[in-house]
Amino acid sequence: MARRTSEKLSSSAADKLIDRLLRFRIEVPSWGYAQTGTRFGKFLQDAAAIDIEDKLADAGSTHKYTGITPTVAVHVSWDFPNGFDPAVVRLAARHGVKIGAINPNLFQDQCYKHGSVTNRDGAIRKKALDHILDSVEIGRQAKSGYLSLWFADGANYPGQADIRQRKEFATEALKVVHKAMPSDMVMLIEYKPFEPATYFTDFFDWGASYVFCKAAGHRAKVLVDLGHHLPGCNIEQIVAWLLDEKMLGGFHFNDHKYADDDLMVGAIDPYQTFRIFSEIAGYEFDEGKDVDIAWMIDQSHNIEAKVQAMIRTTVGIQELMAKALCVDRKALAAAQAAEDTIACERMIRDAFFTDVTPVLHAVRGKLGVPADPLEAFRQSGYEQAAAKARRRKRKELETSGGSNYA
Ligand SMILES: [Mn+2]
Repeated sequence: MARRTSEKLSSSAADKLIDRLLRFRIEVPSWGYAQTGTRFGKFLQDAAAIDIEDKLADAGSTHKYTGITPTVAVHVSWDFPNGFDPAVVRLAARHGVKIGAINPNLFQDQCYKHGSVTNRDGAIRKKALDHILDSVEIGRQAKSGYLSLWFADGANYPGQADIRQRKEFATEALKVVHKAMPSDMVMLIEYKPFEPATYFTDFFDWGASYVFCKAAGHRAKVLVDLGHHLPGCNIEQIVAWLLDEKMLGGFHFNDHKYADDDLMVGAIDPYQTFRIFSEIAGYEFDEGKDVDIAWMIDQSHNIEAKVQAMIRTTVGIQELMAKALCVDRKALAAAQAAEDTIACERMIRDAFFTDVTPVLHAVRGKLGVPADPLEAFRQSGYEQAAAKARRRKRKELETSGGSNYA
């Protein structure tokens, strides 16, 4: 197939594409910079972030080289362990970033063995609810627009738990949380069909999230994590439906081969992610405006150098969005109307194979960042300096890398 280049786009199409990309922003996760691993163990990296100060420095570095990651999602228990701390907000500002989505942590404490907001024990349900309400308060004070909820709740065996009762418990909690949120905060409800529970999870798919959102209130929206689907799932169709229902709250981007692998975006199946962006680009074209959702990364890197992996994912997302914007929507609509199946499919795949490098270089020039952010970062010496400083810091702390993700 002939490789198209975005230079062949009409100048008005190229200008529109550049304008859209100049408005395109992605949120990075604080936990993606920390020492993380799998359930089998961790491979420690000298340059991995030890504390929130390091994480914000790394996020600032990602933003410095990409120009499009101005916010950082935080995990309350790891990043605000003692409640809201204005020093963290000031520290973020010093590194050129802001606090983004607030993620309560409802899966680490021993009491959550049989669930958090779905637990049979009312005292545990209350503890989980109180933690979410504390997270809302942190979000209010940090001026975050998003409360991002993922529940590890579920069961391992048939008969172990009352599915309908758990659904009711979760609904009750979500209603209370929704009422407590400031009027400009959006509740994101994530889903996942497996892990850590093996028989069922309470928030198992987009339909479950949708039902919970509808019950919680009008500011609750569905969060789509690309690693949280069963094999063969048509994620772009889910996205199209959620867009049509005005129920898409945002994304957790990552790539995977088998399960929730947290691989860099585009590493395994870039065409899958492109097809999702193509649905969004089509929606934006029809609506005549940018979709208002949270574009977030959720990756905890295991063997990858952390900041490099985040930069590679960020520019990977940006590139796929650029390609999706190359689809000529009017020509596609005409081909669809004529039932020209071959032409329709070709337009989508041609857009995917379009070389958007000239457009990305133009965007980065306007943003004042290097044309090749990853290479510039690799040359900068940041990682080596961080490794040296953090080796020293670890020695002072006499720790080998902290707890699981913190
Ligand atoms: Mn996620």
